[in-house]
Amino acid sequence: MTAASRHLGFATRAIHHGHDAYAGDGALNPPLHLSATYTFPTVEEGAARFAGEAPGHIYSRVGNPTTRLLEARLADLEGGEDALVTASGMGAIAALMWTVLAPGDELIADRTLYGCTFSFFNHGLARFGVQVTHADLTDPDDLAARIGPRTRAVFFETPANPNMRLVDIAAVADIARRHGAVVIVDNTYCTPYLQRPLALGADFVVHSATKYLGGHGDLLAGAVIGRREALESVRAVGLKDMTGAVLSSQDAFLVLRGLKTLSLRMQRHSENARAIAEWLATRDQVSAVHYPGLARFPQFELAQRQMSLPGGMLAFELAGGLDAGRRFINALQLVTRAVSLGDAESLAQHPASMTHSTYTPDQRRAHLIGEGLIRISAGLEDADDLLADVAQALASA
Ligand code: 7XF
Repeated sequence: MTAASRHLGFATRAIHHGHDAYAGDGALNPPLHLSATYTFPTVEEGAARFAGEAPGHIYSRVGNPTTRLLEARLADLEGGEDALVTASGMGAIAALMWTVLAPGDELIADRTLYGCTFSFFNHGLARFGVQVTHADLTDPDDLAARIGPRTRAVFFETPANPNMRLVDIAAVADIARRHGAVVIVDNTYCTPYLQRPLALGADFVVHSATKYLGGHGDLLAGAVIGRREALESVRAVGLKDMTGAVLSSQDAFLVLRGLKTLSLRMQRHSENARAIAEWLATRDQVSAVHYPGLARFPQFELAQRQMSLPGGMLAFELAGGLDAGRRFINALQLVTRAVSLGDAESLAQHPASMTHSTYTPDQRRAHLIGEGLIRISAGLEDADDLLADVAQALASA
């Protein structure tokens, strides 16, 4: 059986999809195209490209061969018809929202969102006439009770940043579809290696590719994946005109490089996060551990059904509250104090004063983000070294 005739596995496609290494000059790696603009052999040919009647590139805000390869590869990995890449995860969410929503529409979002997504919705979109409603999407009945004729889109993260609440994608998509609303899933925490929302009924997946997809903490990038026609309008409206949040081809090249090891990294991230979560769960000083791989995680059954691995992110609370949490984070020596996630380095941060400081304290309470919550992005180091560091920091807390 030839490679072309059988269905290739995830790791193979993450390395090869869309690039023929024998084509062109035979370079194993795809070329990095550094050009803002593209030539037209004639005026008529240029006009035909602008009219969408002839293939070929025009200008890199609309498309570039290197970013186009990344788009093809991400679409393939997420099981979507097409993708578009953006300058950041926020660029992806903004380009999509500015395309899908209009004044008078309602957006229903889960209660827990990454801090800047929360502020974009509540301070950005709301100023332009979009009604933003937060629902508890971990309970599909709550969505069914709130969704109405004006609901145009339903947005959530699963697991949610930072508290790890899970949303049943198929159940939410079923309700939304019956009401004509599009479902948008932020799949940043999982990547398509762990979870493929489009196959469960979502209309769009968004990513901060800054995280696991890039995988090395050396770039910012984002992506939207979905149906071809819908993405054409996100490209033409939200990306080209309304945000201009275009990814540079150099960063697209680095994300392509990162994708080659995505499956290996996600396995290791998951192993390390599980080791830390299981160890923390045995300590009296720890009052709660939020990790989908623990049998006592309240949504363990959903995690087993929806995710192929529990992932590299965990959150926990200390019995000593916020003060103990601060002492713990300050005492870490190997796990690094920083926001972001999905890097080779394990990272720890305090959501209430960092990633989720865009919420007021009252909002954090209403949106289930504990003041004492500590978030860890488990990196790729040796698990024993991570456990030793977490243990010594807990002893100092
Ligand atoms: O614009 P970015 O590439 O930073 O991505 C925004 C974003 C979107 N969705 C999720 C689930 C995210 O976690 C992020 C970025 N979060 C980082 C974090 O939580 O550490 C940002 C650091 S403030």
